[in-house]
Amino acid sequence: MADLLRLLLRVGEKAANVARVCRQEAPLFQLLVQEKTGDDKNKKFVQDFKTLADVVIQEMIRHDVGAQFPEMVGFIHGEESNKFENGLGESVTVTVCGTEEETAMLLASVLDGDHTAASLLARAIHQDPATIDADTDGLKVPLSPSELGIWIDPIDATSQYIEGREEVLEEGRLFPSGLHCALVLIGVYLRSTGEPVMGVINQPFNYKDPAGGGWRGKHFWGVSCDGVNACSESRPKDGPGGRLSVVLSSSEKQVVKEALTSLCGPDKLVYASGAGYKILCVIQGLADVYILSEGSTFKWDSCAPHALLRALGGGVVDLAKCLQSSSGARDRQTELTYHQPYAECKGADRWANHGGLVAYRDCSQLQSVMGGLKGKL
Ligand code: 2IP
Ligand code: CA
Ligand code: CA
Repeated sequence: MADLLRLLLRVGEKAANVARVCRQEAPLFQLLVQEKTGDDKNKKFVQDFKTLADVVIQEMIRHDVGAQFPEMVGFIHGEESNKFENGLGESVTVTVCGTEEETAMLLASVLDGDHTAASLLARAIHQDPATIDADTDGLKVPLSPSELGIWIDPIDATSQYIEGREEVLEEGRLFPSGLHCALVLIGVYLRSTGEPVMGVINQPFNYKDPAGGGWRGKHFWGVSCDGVNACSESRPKDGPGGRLSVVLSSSEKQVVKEALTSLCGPDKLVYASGAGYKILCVIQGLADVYILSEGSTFKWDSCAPHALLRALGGGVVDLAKCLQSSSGARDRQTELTYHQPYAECKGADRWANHGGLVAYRDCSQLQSVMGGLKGKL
């Protein structure tokens, strides 16, 4: 199944192209950043366009994966629903059609007849991406498509994507907010156990050519199954030592911030946008753990980066379960899984990570942070 990994890297790059095109092409960009003022119809239309970029990306990934791996059709899920209501109150199902022209026609019906915007989007969807440079030669992945499911977050950290603040990233430094927090997340899990086994992350806005050549992306991948652990990133050379650094959502509860301040020291707490970006920071060693005490993330947020962490020897656990468990840390019962909905919930909440989460690279660091939090939350 190294073929699946290569395909996901390709569709991730295509998705990143669509995300970039929506900000680069004036007719699309205007739709993306229009102020939410005016009458209700206008407000709804603008809101819908933001969602449309997400839906288009998700459907494109679903289409391309289903075409190459028919056994996976029906098991490719995402954040968005592809049912849309346009300004005329008509319901349209957004799909990727056989040709660019057909896709453009369909998109125009959602975009209230805006053929320029629809054609630009359709072109990006049907365009072949640049070849991806990923060292996956010789990688053997002992999985078959009929045992796998997929979670897609077409754009994570949408608010940062829309706001569009540009940062010049520096190696080894965490930047709390900006366009670079927006990520395409594609995670693969085992249908039987819900374990995440493969993940692709594409960061569409990683580097901006100062000479005006536009944005370049960066991709990350990982595989972890049946004794195979491979990842585009490597573990930091120095083992864990000193005080833990923790990345949090700025909306994290005060009691959690206080408990962590006394455990790690105030200088070791950092805040960043995007659930995916925060886990990526742990993957890259820019923070040791990401702690979230609320159920505000979903399976599509965590599946892909979780697979990369597993490939590096870490993981993502359910915080509430971990606090209750007697062993206090990682075991099969506390790691997040991706195959079962919460039957008692409705809509997106069925797939929320209700107990909160802790993402970690190193088991001993997970142990120490959990030890420090027990009885305090
Ligand atoms: C969001 C996004 C937010 C995050 C939230 C996610 O996904 O990643 O940034 O909140 O949990 O569900 P925070 O930044 O406070 O961690 P999306 O942008 O796809 O809705
Ligand atoms: Ca998300
Ligand atoms: Ca999203």
